Amino acid sequence: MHGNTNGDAGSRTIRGFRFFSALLTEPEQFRIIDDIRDVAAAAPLFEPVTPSGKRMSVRMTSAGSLGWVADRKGYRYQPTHPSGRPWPPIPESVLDVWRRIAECKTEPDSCLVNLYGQNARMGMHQDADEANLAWPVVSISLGDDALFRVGNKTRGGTTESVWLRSGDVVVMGGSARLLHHGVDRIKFGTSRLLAKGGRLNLTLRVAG
Ligand SMILES: O=C(O)CCC(=O)C(=O)O
Ligand SMILES: [Mn+2]
Repeated sequence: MHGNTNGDAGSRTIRGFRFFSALLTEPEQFRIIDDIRDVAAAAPLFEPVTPSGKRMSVRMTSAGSLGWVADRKGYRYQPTHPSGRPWPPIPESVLDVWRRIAECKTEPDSCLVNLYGQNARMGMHQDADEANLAWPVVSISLGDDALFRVGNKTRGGTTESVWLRSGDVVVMGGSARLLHHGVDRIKFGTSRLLAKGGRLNLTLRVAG
């Protein structure tokens, strides 16, 4: 399948995460990809290194007044790209998704852009670097399918997995805000949304 239409849109909840399948139409997905291309032109994707010195397999950049960075000094939000320049603004096409789905009046100040190549993954983690955990994190999937895993507030325990497809949106909020989650793998080449294949994930956050 090369993108979704609103025809099969539906939502379900797993452990408090709300999964909206096929929320975004194919034209909406292409629009966002175009806008993120502009973001990456102003704030080039980089390969973050964890504090322990491991290179992450996902390439990242951000938009908004704050962007997430990882390096030998730790994980944090900061107002500038590693180049020293401010991050570009969050595109309206992306803010629109938050306005439709987040059920909160506060606007996000950060959009983390994750690009997954063929062998990229993201280990189980919590999103806990934001100043106020009352606001949700809204996650947009574009491009290739990804096997997303949801766990618990504490590390370990049972988990549940779900395939995320292009146009799906996940809201991680409320009592589920601090659940561990990660991406085990992507199914490379399942979408033609990105010319070179791969998966783009955007997470909108109120970071500051
Ligand atoms: O790629 C995804 O679906 C999840 C990304 C994520 O959890 C994060 O950026 O914190
Ligand atoms: Mn996360």
